[in-house]
Amino acid sequence: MQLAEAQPFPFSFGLKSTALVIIDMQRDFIEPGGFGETLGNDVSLLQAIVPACQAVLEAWRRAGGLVVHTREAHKADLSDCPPAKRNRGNPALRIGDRGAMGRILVAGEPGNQIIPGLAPQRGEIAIDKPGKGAFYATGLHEQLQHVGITHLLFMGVTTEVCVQTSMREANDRGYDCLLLEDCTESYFPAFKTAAVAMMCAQGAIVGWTATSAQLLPALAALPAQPQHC
Ligand code: C5J
Repeated sequence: MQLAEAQPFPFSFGLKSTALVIIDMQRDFIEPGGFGETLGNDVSLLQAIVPACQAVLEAWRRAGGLVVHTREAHKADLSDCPPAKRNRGNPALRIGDRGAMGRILVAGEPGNQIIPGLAPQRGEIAIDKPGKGAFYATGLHEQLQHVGITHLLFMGVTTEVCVQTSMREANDRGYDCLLLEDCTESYFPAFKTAAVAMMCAQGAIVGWTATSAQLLPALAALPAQPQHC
C-alpha cells in the first residue's frame, strides 16, 4: 500500500509488516475525574478524535492488521513510578491518589481502562507502560520484532507527550512511522500543531503524517479477514 499524499513524501507499507499503535486512549486522559483533569486540562478536547480513531481501528481490524494498545499505568505499589514523576508540579491529585475513577494512573483501576469504544479485542497486544514512551520498560520492541513488524501507524493522546515520545523511540529503533494527524490530540492545540509539523520536517526526521481520510480508502480496497469476535 502507498499513501501518496502523506507528508513529507509518499509512505509505503505492507499490512503484514505494519502495526496500528493506539497510545493511551484510556479514561484517565479522556474522561473527567482522571489524570488529565487533575493536571488542570479540559478533557473534552481529546474526546473529539474518538470517532476518527474508531473508523481507523475498525478498518484495520477488518483488514486483519496487528493492533497495539498502550495504557500509561503504574503498579499498585508505585515501585515503577519515580518520585521525579509523582512529585512534579501541583496537580489536584497525584499518581496513586484515589480519584473519581479509582487510583490515578494505576493499572487495573477503572480510570486506567481504555475507553469502551476502542477497547482491545482478543489477539491484540495491550501493554501497560510506566513511562511516556511505549518502548520504555515494556518489551514492546521484542514483541514487534518477533512478528516481523517494520512499520507503525500511530494514533492516540497526547500528541506532544506520549505519542511523540513513542514515535521518536520507534524511529530510533528502526521503524518507519506514520502519525494519523486527525486521530491524535493534545490539551494544547498549538502543541499538537507544532508536534505534527516537527515529526515530518527535515525529510521525515521522525516519520510521516497523513489523515485517516487518506488511509481508509487503501484499507477498504483490501479483502476482509475473519474477525476474532
Ligand atoms: C501525558 C500521555 N500527557 N499519554 N500522557 O502525561 O500523553
